[in-house]
Amino acid sequence: MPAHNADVAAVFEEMADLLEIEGSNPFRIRAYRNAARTLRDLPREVGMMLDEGEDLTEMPGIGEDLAAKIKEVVQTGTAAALEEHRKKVPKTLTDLLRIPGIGPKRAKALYHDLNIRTLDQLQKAAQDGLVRSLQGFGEKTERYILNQLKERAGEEKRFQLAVATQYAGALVTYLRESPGVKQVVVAGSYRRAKDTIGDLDILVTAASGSLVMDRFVSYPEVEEILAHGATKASVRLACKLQVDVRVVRDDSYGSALQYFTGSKAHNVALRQLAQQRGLKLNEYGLFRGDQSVAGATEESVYAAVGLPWIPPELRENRGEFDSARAGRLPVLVEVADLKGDLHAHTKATDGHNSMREMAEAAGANGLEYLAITDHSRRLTMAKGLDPKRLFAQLEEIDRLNETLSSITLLKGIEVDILEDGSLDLPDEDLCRLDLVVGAVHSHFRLSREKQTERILRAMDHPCFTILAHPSGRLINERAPYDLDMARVIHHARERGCFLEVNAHPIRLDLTDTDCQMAKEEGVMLSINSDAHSTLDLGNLRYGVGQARRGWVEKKDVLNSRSLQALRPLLKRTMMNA
Ligand code: DGT
Ligand code: CA
Ligand code: CA
Repeated sequence: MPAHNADVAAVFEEMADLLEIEGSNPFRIRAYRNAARTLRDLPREVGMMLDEGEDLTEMPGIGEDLAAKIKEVVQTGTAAALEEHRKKVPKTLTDLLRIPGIGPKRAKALYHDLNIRTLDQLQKAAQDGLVRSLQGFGEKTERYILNQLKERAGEEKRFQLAVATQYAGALVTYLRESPGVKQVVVAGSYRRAKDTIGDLDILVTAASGSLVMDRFVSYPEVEEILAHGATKASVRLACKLQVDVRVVRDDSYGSALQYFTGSKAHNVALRQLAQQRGLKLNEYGLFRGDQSVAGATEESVYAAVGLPWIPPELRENRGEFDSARAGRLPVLVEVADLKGDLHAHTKATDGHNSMREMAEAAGANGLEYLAITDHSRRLTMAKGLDPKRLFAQLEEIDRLNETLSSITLLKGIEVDILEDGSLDLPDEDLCRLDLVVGAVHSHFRLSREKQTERILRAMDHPCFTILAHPSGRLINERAPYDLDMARVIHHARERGCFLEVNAHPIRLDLTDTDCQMAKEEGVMLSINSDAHSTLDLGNLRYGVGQARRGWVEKKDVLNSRSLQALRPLLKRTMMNA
C-alpha cells in the first residue's frame, strides 16, 4: 500500500512521541517532529519524488538518516525503528501523550501509579478526583485534562483540506484509469474549499457504473467497504477518511454535481426555488412532471430557476441567492490575482531556507514582491531577532535587492504582540520597516476583554500594518483565543490596518465568515503564506479558498496590488494614530 505524505508524517510523529516517553535526546525528538512537519506541508507526494529520483536531503531538516527512513516508510508503510520502539512502549502511553496537558512524565505517572490503560479510565479517575493526588498534578491540571477529554469526545475527526487534497488527488488519478470513464470530480465540502473535510464525495460519469465501482472498492488503500452498488459505493480508507463515489449519466452530470457539492443548506433553498416554479430538483435532473428541463450542466440547473451559476465556495445559504438574483455575485479573488506575499520567514529565525532561496522561489512562482518577516526577539524558541540582528537583515535585503531582477524583497518583521499590547521591538526599529506584521504568540488564555484590548492597542501603534493569524486557532489542535473579532475588524478600519488570511493549511485564519465581516467593514485582507520554507509558498491557494468562501474579491486583497500601488497603502495615514 503506497504511503502518502500524511502517513509518513504520522510515523515520524509517533517516533517522536515514543522517543519522548523514553526520555531520548531532545534534538533527536525535534528532528523527527520537524521532519513530520516538512512532510505534512509538502505540496507533492514524497513517493512521487522518490520515483523521480529526487534527493530528499535537499528538503529542510531531512538528512541522510531521515531520507532513508522516508524511503522505507513509503515502500513498506512503516519503519523497522518504529516497530522496535513500539515494542518497548505501551500504546496507552502514546495515547495519553496526545492529550494536551499531559507530557511524558505525567503519562508515565498515570500509567504506573494509577494503572490507567484507556482514556475512559483516565476520565473516570479524573472525575473521581484521583488524578489530582498524583505527584506533578493538581486540581487545576485534573480539571484541565477532564475538559480536554470532553472536548475530544464531542469532536468528530475532520481532515485538514490540504491533507484531504492529497488523498483525493491520488484516488482521482486511480479512478480516471477505470474503463469507460469520462469525468471524475470531487464535490462536497472539498469543492466548496471548506477548511476541513468530513468525507470525500466523488462524482463520476462513465459508460458502466459497475466497472468503476469494482475498481473503486479494490483501491489498495481501502480498509473497509461500507456499501457497494452499481452506481453508489462508500469505503473507509486506511487513513480513516471516508469516500463516497457516485456514478451518473452524462445528462445528469450537472444536477448531480450541483447536488453533491452542497451545501445541504444551499440545496434545500435551491430546491424550494425550483418548487416555486413548479419544478422538481434532485441529483438526476430538474423536471417538470416527467419531462427533464435541465441537468447536463450546473449552469443549466441554475438558469432554469432564473439564476446565474453560483461559485461553489458561496454555496452556504449565506446570502448568495439574493446576490445572484440581483446580479451582484462577487467576482471572487483567484490565486493568479496575488502579486506578492507579505509574510515569510528565513533561516535567520525558524525558517528553513535562506533569504535568497525564498526570494528566488517566490519569483519563480510569479510573485512580484515578498516581505521578509522573521520573528522578533521575544520568541526565543524561534531565535527571534533583536534590533541588531534585524538591522543586519535589513542590510542583507538591500544587498540582495540589488542583485534580484524579477522580485523585490520588502523589509518586514513578525513582531510579537506582548501581553499588554505593546510590540516586542523599539519604535525606531519598527518605523524604518516597509511593514510591520503583528502576531500573538503567548498568553492565549486572557479574558475576552483583555485579549481584545491587547490587540486593539497593538494596532494603535503608528507603524502596525497587518494583524497576522488573527484568531490564533490551529485546526484540530488549538481553539481560537477568546476575542471580539467584530471590534478588532472595526478598529483595523479606523486605524488603517489590515488583517491577514494566513494560508497555512493548519491555520486558515481569518476564517471564512470573518473574512466576510472584514470585507463588509471595508478592511482589506492580506493573503499570506507565512512560509517557513520555499515549499510553503504553494499554500497560498488554500488562503485564497478561504477568502473566496468569505466573498472576497480582488479589490479587497492588499497583496493583489502591484508593488507600486502597494507602497502608499503600507504607509499609515498618521491622522488617526
Ligand atoms: P462534510 O463531508 O461534512 O465535510 O460536508 P459535505 O458538505 O461534503 O457533506 P456530505 O458529505 O454529508 O454530503 C455531500 C453533499 O450531498 C452535501 O454537501 C449536499 C448533499 N446532501 C447530503 N445530504 C443531503 C440532504 O439531506 N439534502 C440535500 N438537499 N442535499 C444533501
Ligand atoms: Ca463530504
Ligand atoms: Ca459524503
